[in-house]
Amino acid sequence: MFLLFFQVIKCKAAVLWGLKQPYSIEEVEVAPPKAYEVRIKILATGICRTDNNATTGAMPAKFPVIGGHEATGIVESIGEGVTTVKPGDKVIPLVVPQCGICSACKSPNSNYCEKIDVTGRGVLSDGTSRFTCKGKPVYHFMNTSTFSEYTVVEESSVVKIDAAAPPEKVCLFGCAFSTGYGAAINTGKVTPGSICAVFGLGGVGLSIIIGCKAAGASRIIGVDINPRKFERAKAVGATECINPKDYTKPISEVLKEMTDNSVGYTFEAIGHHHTMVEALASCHMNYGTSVVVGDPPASSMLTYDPMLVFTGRTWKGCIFGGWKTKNDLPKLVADYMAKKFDLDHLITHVLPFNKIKDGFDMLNKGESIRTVLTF
Ligand code: COD
Ligand code: ZN
Repeated sequence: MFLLFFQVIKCKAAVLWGLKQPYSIEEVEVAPPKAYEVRIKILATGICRTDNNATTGAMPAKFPVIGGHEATGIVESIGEGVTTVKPGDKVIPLVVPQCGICSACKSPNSNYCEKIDVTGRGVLSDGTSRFTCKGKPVYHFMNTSTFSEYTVVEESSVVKIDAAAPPEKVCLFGCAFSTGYGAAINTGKVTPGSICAVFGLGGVGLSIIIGCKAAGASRIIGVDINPRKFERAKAVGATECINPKDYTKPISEVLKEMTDNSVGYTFEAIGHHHTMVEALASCHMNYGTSVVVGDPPASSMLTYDPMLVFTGRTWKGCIFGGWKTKNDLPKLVADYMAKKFDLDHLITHVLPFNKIKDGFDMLNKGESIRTVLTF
């Protein structure tokens, strides 16, 4: 039994061989975990826009790569020295690790652990990958690579959750829900009675709406160019939804008119420069706060009128909703189990893993919020 834990595992994974190519299901070899590493059997994994951004180059990755980062799994085996999880534990892999020793982890006010991989390093701490396919190394994605029946992560990139948590739901705590909900609660610090506007009504935007509602916002205005997103946005708490394509004037002007110039908080969950600036311009010129949640395109610069900030607006950003992942995710899952949140409106499709292409097609056609793939 002990030996079995330390064998190479052959399994199915979705490999991206290069830019502008589709994820291709291949048989890969997954090496055993080294010291301070954990091998996980993935049970369910969501498809996030960031997984698609890896195919376009907007999110850096080292090719070939196994994508995926929003998942639930069971620990299959652990390397030497691992103490925080054990085989059989139900876990969530962590896009934002919590190493506990870097400057961000040591501060109570930050979560951007230095072990994060948003630059496409694609390897674990010893500089190597645990995946091979057709005799070639295949690289890791955002420390997680969950589009695989088995993956290996560092101990800092995995946390144990309630064994009873439903995997095909709580995988959303691995990205969309935590990112959006935390952006409203931790970063925006939305206040009761305030007016909020959320730009982008995908899985992240809907989770921001859930956070704004939980914080007691009186109006939550959803903004999206795809009106098919409005119904679910309203189901999770948006009080109104508007489509910029229905107006000739900038949406910041529309929002000012709709609210007697009193939008307190805006959130950008699209990842485009022009919508980041428009969201900034949409909050009140003096007391407004705007939060950048969408991942900006890699290696790009943005110009904006500094008067927008000079007059008093606060422009903030956060990654993964500001949560300290190892500390906070088990508590968020416990709140879900206590029925504090409902994730059902966020999950539009559940498909077997081998239908991954259909999941990406629906994302790109704007037909889905979250597609969850199960193994
Ligand atoms: N104006 C208004 N809405 C727009 C526009 C526009 N110009 N362009 C696109 N949209 C809408 C789309 O119609 C869509 O409904 C929505 O924006 C985006 O939704 P999705 O489903 O494509 O994307 P999500 O919800 O998966 O969001 C992902 C982000 C784009 C926010 C991505 O940048 C992200 O995940 N950022 C979080 C950063 C982070 O903390 N990451 C941790 C792991 S990813
Ligand atoms: Zn994501």
